[in-house]
Amino acid sequence: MTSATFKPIVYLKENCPFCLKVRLFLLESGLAPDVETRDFVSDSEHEKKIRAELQPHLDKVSFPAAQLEPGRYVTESDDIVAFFAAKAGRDPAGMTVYRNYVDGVFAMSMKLWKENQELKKAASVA
Ligand SMILES: N[C@@H](CCC(=O)N[C@@H](CS)C(=O)NCC(=O)O)C(=O)O
Repeated sequence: MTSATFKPIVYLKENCPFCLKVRLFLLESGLAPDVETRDFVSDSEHEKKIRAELQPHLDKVSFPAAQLEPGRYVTESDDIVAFFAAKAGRDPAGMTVYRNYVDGVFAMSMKLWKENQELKKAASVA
């Protein structure tokens, strides 16, 4: 398959906040129809198959993951968004739904997660 006919693939885990970032970007930018999305549920047989498929191409499998071009596999959500943003000529900073999610619910959940980790650590040494 050549780069001209290749349809990029994104691998998205259900309820993963990083995967939702990619999903929202693709929907709001209008690129979703040009990308093959492989959704899966955590701890499912489907996840096992997807992990086995990605394993040989990545140092460490995490989600979201994507095959952006033939043989070019990446994982970081920001890198995936940056690739598609450049392709579509869109600036994610100007996308209302995407920005609201990243700066709002997503940022808050990351902050709470970090605080929770620190509290657990403090509680375990006390
Ligand atoms: N910095 C990464 C973080 C991604 C991440 O932590 N994803 C979680 C799922 S929500 C993950 O893949 N955990 C390890 C695993 O499922 O094997 C990104 O922005 O893509």
